[in-house]
Amino acid sequence: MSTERLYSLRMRAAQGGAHEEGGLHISGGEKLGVEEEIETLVGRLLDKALHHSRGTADFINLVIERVDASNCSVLSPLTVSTYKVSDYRAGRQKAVTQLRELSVSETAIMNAFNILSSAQNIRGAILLDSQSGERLDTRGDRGVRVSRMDWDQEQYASWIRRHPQFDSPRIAEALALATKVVHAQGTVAELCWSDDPDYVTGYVASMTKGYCRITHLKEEGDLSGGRVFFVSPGTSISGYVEYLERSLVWIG
Ligand code: WAQ
Ligand code: MG
Ligand code: MG
Repeated sequence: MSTERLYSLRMRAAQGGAHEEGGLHISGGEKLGVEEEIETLVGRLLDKALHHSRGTADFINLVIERVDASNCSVLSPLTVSTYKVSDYRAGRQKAVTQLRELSVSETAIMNAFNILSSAQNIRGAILLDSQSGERLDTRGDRGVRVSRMDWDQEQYASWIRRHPQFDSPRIAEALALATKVVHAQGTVAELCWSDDPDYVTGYVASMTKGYCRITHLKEEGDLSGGRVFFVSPGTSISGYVEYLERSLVWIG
């Protein structure tokens, strides 16, 4: 694990101009690395921005900032399970069942599915009260972008040796994000599916059930997708967002 001269890298890419000028969100990414790794990580983020199934980016924002490496936590990745379903209807039913078991209310579940199935241009996560279903953040299309988390590279290599079926950057990134999110004080569950038209597997993540992949949560070709974090009533939203955006988390 790297503790010296640590940098956070964040990328967001859009088409038709910057996000804040109405451009279509293409892709985003966040990484942590020491100085010598920055070039490689920038290369990976640019590759992700420039070769994407949602389209070709004409706006790329890349932020590289030094972070205080002394205040970091280390989290073990959530346990991964995969539910094979035949289509997205069965997949969504499975997700609903899981969210009910986690005591997310019917209204909150319904609101989450309505948001994710109509969202085509949100670049962060939407926070919903797990009981009232009310939206808690005031970020609009920006949402809340979870940052400053990444795998410890040695731990990742070891995890992949034990879970070779999950060897993909997409799964690695999603599992790192979900692990950080689930450990936030106030998180009840996360529901996610990609906004990429060619990727239909999504997940429900929670402390008690881990990272539960569901092989279809949308139809092939669909540009909808995003992330909803269900938050316990009474959670301080400013503290919650501060943890997600700023606290340093190594996965391993
Ligand atoms: N913080 C908050 N929300 C984010 C972040 C972030 N760092 N990154 C992405 N999102 C939101 C945003 O609204 C995106 O449009 C949406 O999530 C989807 O992002 O097989 O690939 O990177 O186990 O397209 C999950 C299943 C894949 C992986 C999720 O999401 C598997 C995926 P994408
Ligand atoms: Mg991503
Ligand atoms: Mg995407």
